[in-house]
Amino acid sequence: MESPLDGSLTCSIDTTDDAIAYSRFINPLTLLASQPVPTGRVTVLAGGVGAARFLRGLLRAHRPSDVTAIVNVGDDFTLHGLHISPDLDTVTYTLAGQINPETGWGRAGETWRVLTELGRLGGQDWFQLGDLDLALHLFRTQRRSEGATLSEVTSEIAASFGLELRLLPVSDDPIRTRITPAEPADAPEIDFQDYFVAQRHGIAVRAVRFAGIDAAHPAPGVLDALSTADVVVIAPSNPFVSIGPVVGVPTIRDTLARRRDSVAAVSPIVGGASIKGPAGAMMRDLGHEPSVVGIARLYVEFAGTLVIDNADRDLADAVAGAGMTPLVTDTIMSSPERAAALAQMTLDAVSGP
Ligand code: FO1
Repeated sequence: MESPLDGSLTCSIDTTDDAIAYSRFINPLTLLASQPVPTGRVTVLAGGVGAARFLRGLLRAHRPSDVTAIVNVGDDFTLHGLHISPDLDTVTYTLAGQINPETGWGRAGETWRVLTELGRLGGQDWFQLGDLDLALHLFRTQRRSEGATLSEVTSEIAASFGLELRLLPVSDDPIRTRITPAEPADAPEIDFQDYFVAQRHGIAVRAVRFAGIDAAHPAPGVLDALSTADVVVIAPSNPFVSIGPVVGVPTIRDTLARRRDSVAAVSPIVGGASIKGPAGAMMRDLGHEPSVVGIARLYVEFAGTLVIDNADRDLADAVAGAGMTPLVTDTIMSSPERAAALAQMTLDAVSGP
């Protein structure tokens, strides 16, 4: 089985008492109430919905101007001639308080007049772009045609939404996630959004590939944000299709590995399944154990700490055995307050005393 993170599986196993004893059991909400807003630079590797919710919590617990989010662009694609960047937009709308709370993507209070008319004309309406959302894609596409890079237009959009953190696409170069279905045996590769939206990620996956990644460069500011941050957090995002296209950009994985002791990942897997989306099923399809231990084996080369949910506390020793220091807490971000508590706990786990 092919997997985009297979290269990360060689690891040194740390089963010292320290690693195991570091596993903590704390009520995060109690902890947050007693903490001042901390300073220090934090860089977060982000996918879509889970990462956006984590970042929303982080910005409650931390000074926004000290936070950089490095966002996956492997989900980007072109539709109706427009450049669509779903993960960047999910993060932007969430942090601006304008996300659709039911879907976790798209705008709150959206209208659908253009999509409805497109459907009537027989156009492509399988990917739901609302009227307000379309304006953003028109703006991005126009600015790109004028020569602006993706990071330039991302920062213009972030400023227009009043965001104070630094929002960076992982690369200005095109990276496109491609999925090979498991069935039939000779199934051709399909675009990520074809798999995720058109097929509702309901099919088994044989392989994941990031077209263009070998030639991609980190966007301006990315390597600096990764090497100068006090803490790097890998958000609770799909390890293959959200974090894979970030750490797969040349030099990023090595930059993280050099500072792995201050890199913490939040597991997107709780109780053997993903909180949202196809991460758990994809792990199984690609030959990995769909558990926090499977996540630890994927991340151990470049992250030192793995934040796992209370539901997985019995696996804390196995996470330590896989080489990552486990931190056991409530990772379910059922409210912005709980997300803030999770963010605070994650930072504390890798910050000095
Ligand atoms: N996800 C869906 O399941 N169906 C959609 O129609 C859809 C539209 C959409 C429009 C704009 C946008 O920014 C995101 C959208 N998403 C939709 C979500 C998105 O495709 C995925 O969540 C991510 O690519 C995975 O992180």
